[in-house]
Amino acid sequence: MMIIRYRDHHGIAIGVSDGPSVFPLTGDMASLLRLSRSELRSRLDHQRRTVEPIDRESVTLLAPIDRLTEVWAAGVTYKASKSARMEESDLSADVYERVYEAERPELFFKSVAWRVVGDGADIRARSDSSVDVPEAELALVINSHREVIGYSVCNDMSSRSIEGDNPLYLPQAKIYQGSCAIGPGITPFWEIDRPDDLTIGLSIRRDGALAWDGATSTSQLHRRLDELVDWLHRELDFPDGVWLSTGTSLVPALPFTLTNGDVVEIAIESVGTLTNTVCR
Ligand code: DO4
Ligand code: MG
Repeated sequence: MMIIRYRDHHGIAIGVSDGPSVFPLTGDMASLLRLSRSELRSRLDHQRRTVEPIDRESVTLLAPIDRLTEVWAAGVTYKASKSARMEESDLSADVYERVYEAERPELFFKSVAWRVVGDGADIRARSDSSVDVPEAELALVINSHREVIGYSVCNDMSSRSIEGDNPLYLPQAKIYQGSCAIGPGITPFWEIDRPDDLTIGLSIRRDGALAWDGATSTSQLHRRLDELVDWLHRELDFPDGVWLSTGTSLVPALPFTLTNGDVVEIAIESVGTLTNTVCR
């Protein structure tokens, strides 16, 4: 079961997707993120009992985010990310070593809702970058009461050449049109017992053949998920909730770079599979 945002012949709507059916919900994604965890659960249970479902095949998925909900990301939360960044950034390698060990995590703003793309949409690699990779990450969906209400998949697209040139270029390496994909929907918290022990798989297909693949587990995270949520909310409120992508552990070795037409698939156990095509 997943909370989805979709388009059909009536316009844009939200609903609960379960197998071949979608149970339409009133309101928008942000209105769900203003409910507490228990309110959300009873609202979804009630809607599923009382509304007539529509056919899943009749809707087109959209990114499950709207209004003022923001996407933030944590960085260097896995050893593999630290090592890859130290390799690409010969002059500033120690900043990654230091942030990995520090009490304060690296947290950065990734996207406003309207710029995010959903499952099946195009993602982009910058034209002024030479090394670009997808970042396969577990995303926490957090309500305005600072509670995790669900889990999803985030592709935190990244330019390794721009960040490697100088870590102060991080916003340009990370934030550009088509750099943030999330979805396909939100798997509610009551369906995931151990978010800290989920397998994450990443595959990149080029011209129909496998160009790169790898797998990891959120058990390799160097930080606790509640610790990341706590740091994000220090001195910040999110009235329409916030998504927090928890960092990558899957980094293709240099000089691998994404190219036009590559199909990137990120699958997180029990959470969902996000598939996007690269447009350079
Ligand atoms: O330090 C830069 C960003 C790190 C990141 O996005 C990650 O580790 O996933
Ligand atoms: Mg990342």
